[in-house]
Amino acid sequence: MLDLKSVNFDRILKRYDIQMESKESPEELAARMVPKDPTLRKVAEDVVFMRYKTVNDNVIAALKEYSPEDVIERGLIKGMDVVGELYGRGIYYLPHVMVAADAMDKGVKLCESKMKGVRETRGKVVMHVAEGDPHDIGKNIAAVLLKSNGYTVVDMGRDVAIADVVTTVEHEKPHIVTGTALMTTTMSAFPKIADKLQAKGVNIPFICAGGAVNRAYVESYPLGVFAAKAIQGPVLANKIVDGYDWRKLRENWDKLTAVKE
Ligand code: B12
Repeated sequence: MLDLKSVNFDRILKRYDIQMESKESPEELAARMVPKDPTLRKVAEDVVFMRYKTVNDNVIAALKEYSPEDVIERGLIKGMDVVGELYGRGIYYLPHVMVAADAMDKGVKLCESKMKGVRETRGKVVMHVAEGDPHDIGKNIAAVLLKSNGYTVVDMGRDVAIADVVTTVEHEKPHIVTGTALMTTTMSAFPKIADKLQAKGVNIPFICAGGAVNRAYVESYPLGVFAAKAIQGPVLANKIVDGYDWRKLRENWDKLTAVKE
């Protein structure tokens, strides 16, 4: 007969994932991850706590102190980083993420309205999110920044078929094509697009971004140039219209993307 009195239940049947999750509440995690500056903190917290009713007022307040680009990069995106962490830990579920994404979207639109428009176009960019991928927040931010820096953007949206990207590039004849992938199941569209473009004699840089990809992956296929942040879009684009091809962008990548935090 098993003597249960001698069994220490604390040492068995332990769900380490649940133990980890319960360690930090969303409030504690947010307090650790959001910016220290009180104005930007409120903006980031509006995204974390899905306060789409207050996000407008807090973004307007932040825009009095910071540029629209900073409010996006240092406020709204920091909030979405926390949401991503909470989702990854199983504390937030998809509905939370969707409402947080709505709050983020409201904030980005407000920032966009405050960006200076540039009349003359510097160049044309075709943008898309990879086939099968619905994650378009980063692509939308990158589009806002490119437009505010004088680029004409042909935004193909999300979940775009490989063949459509290739046809649009052939038709629009842009200086740059971009792709965003946040899922490991969708990023494999990029090398296929690059191969098809090259086969048609198109050699423009293909800026690829999103949580699923990294620099090594993007540089493993022709045309690919990695971007870690939306703010790097205009920096790379300016060099492209100045005559840098994808090889030269790769060679100078570290120098070009060394932007302030
Ligand atoms: C928001 C979100 C959603 C939203 C998307 C809303 C939207 N309109 O985008 C919703 C709720 C719809 C969603 C759905 C799903 N999601 Co989701 N989602 C996220 C979350 C929490 C945040 C993503 C995000 O917007 N980040 C903020 C933006 C700003 O980051 P970003 O896009 O990377 O952009 C930055 C850079 O990459 C760069 N950038 C991006 N594009 C470009 C372009 C250019 C030109 C340049 C220069 C730069 C640039 O600039 C930005 C920063 O400055 C992530 C978690 C995470 N940690 O990423 C999961 C995550 C991406 N989702 C995930 C999953 C699995 C799903 C679902 C499949 C879940 C499910 N079981 O149904 C579904 C998709 C179903 C489908 N196929 O339709 C996984 C993917 C895992 C993987 N590796 O494959 C993640 C990583 C969560 C996780 N930890 O598991 N999701």
